[in-house]
Amino acid sequence: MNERKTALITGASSGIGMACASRFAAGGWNLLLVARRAEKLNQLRQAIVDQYAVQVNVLCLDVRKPSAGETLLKLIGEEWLSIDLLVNNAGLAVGLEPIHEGVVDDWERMIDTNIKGLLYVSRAISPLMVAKKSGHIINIGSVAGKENYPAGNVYSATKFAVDGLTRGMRIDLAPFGVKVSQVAPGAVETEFSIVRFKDDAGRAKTVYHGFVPLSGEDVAEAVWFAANLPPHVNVNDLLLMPTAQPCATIIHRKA
Ligand code: NDP
Ligand code: 8X3
Repeated sequence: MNERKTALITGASSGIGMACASRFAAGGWNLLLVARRAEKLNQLRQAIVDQYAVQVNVLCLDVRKPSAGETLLKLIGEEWLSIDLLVNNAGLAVGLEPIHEGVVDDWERMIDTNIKGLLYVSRAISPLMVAKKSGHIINIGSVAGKENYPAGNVYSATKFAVDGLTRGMRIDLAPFGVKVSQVAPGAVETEFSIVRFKDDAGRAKTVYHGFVPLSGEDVAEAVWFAANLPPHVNVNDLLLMPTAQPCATIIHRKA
């Protein structure tokens, strides 16, 4: 391996994760890219290596599996085990129903991905950072993990969990010189709403109608900032909002 830094990014096949991959490649970092969709990851890998002199390894993995951490370490391989940054980004919202109409399977998918998936991946990667007494974990939270909104119930709860886990992980890992940060965005136009509304692209589009949402690139820039501060400086929490969205429940839209 060369002397470049290495970032492991989960959920790199789309949206914020994909934008982070491009941003870190542009900054000269080698990449370990995790998601379920192999074709998307391979396309991204090709686009990056065509443009930048960095190494990219694609790891197809469902972070929900309790064996995800073990599988991840096997897929990474010895040569890549010096990881400087883990971006825990893989996540999703499924459905938007009030609690009394909620769909149990949707709840399971969100809890298993956003909470348990983050835990499985962190459990696998954090010991490597502890052993070398350096590293950085950036969890992608949400404004939904700071404030509730109607029918956001379980998705919000998973992001409140990410907020709480970020604080706890930071306390546990600080003695080893390992940084832990949260980047918590408001509305970002990605595949997020298409997934939430189960492939209803028309309904997904209405979420971003009449205002300028954040882009994946905007969030990637914040992650890049947090990841590139001097060793003695840590971003504990960065809440990044569209200007037109002053809080979770208000969006100023033009007709
Ligand atoms: P996208 O749907 O565009 O991307 C989600 C990514 O997560 C995809 O790469 C997807 O890959 C991956 N993923 C989902 N489930 C799994 C799984 N079980 N195993 C591995 N990878 C998985 O959405 P965003 O980029 O918007 O979302 C990224 C993160 O940002 C999420 O945690 C989301 O909650 C958070 N967020 C999003 C906001 C928004 O408004 N868009 C605002 C605030 C936070 P694949 O399907 O190939 O597995
Ligand atoms: C995604 C932002 O407000 O749609 O976390 O929940 S929101």
